[in-house]
Amino acid sequence: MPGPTADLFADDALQQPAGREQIGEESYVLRGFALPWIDRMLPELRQVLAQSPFRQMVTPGGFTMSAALSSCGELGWTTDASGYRYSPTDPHSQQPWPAMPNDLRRLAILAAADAGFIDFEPDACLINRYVPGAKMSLHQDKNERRYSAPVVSVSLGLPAIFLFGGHTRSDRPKKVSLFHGDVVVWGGVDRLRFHGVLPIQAGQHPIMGPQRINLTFRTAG
Ligand SMILES: O=C(O)CCC(=O)C(=O)O
Repeated sequence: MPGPTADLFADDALQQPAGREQIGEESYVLRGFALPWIDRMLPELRQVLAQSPFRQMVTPGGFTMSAALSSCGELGWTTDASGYRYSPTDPHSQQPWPAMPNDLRRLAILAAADAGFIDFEPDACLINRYVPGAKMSLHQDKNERRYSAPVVSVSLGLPAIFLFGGHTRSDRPKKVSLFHGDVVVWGGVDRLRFHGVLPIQAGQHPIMGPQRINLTFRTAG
């Protein structure tokens, strides 16, 4: 039977595989890429959420999304009975969305460059909060004006199983485990691939508590 040290390393290996994994022709998981940024990011994120708190949004089909949403940047993604869209203002306050904090923006730009997308200029950051049981159904990110920029997605808190599908909804998705600090970047020929998140399992993250927060950076306008 392995001793306590061996167990510790085995757990680490399970939770945070190192390096960069290619999951599509132009798609990568950058393992732990955001970890060095966490201490700077979290206070910035708290400020954003104080200004534009999480809320449950309703799809045009009348379903309440299980993930709660907020946004920062020049544009924020919203949904209601009249459709999905980006808006320069938070529909709750009618005020502009909080500005995208510098460290968040820089993290997204560096992650995009690491995955081969230089000159990424995000103008929208959608913030999703998943409590245990919350999920994101397979969808394409298609509300952006152009698809030339990648999507950069940062995972914080509880682990998730990210579904990375093909170009049609019926393509069987890859299941990719994502952990605190991982960043997924997809763009180019993969930009419109279907993706989603399986229901989050109950747990307690030592820093983020019983939740997963995901930030997706896009060039929307
Ligand atoms: O939470 C995630 O990892 C993915 C979020 C997502 O698919 C989206 O915001 O479009």
